[in-house]
Amino acid sequence: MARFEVIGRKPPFDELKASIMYNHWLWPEPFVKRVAVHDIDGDGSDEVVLAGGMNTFAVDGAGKMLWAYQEDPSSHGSRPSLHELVFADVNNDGRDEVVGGASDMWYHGAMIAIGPSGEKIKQYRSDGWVSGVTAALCHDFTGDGTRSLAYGTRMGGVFFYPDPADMRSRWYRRFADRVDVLDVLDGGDGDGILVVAGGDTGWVTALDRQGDRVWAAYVGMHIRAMASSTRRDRLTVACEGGEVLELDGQGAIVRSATLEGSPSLLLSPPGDEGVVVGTREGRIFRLE
Ligand SMILES: [Ca+2]
Ligand SMILES: [Ca+2]
Repeated sequence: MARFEVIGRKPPFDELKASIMYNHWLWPEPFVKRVAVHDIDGDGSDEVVLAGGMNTFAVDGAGKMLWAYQEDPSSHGSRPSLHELVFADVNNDGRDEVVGGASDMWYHGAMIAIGPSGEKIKQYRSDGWVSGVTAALCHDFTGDGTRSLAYGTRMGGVFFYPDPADMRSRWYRRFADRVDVLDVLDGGDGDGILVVAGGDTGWVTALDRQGDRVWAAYVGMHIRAMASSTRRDRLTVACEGGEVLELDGQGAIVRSATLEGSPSLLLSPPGDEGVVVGTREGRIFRLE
């Protein structure tokens, strides 16, 4: 098996902080768990959506709050903010809505779609109590312009809506372990296949758009981060013990590297065949 070449063991994270510019505005929220940027009102410029402690906020580019969304606690007894944030057109009006799910374990693993005034438009299904949404993505799997919605839960469920505007289009698969990461590979015919991993069982599983299994690869380690390449023909996974593996489009492991530390982030920069791995210890590695 080929080995990755590990480049750039330096600089440590503290040196990188020095290059971060001062903020133009500051949003006073004590617990920010996720920040995402997308045009959610269709005016051509992006808004900022952030998941706080109990609220999900939309803020414009000047820092002005557009809306705050708080889950109704009556249906499930808690007020979680929506940490897993994606953007999909849930009502076929040509404009993307915020779709988010909370990972709090006392919460049902549902996804909530929020309209342009902060109102709840619809709720996608959960797989039960003490679940919670742990990963979500939106992607055009067939190239027809419709971005499908996929999300995974603490209970090991994967929900998939080929058309998020059509609730009846859903399929659901249950895995033996929690879902931590989702990504998309090219299935070879131009259509995307959904790749699912997570938990302690150490498997990577690829499903087609109908939910049928295309392949499953045993990695044997807890996968903490995953990213497909720009052309979606390769998949890189980073595991708890520092092992980084590259899989081809059929799930065969083709390259590997062992890093010092516990990987927590993995990026595949656009147009770049390499990957960047961040560790919990504050180091950044570039593999190519
Ligand atoms: Ca906008
Ligand atoms: Ca819409």
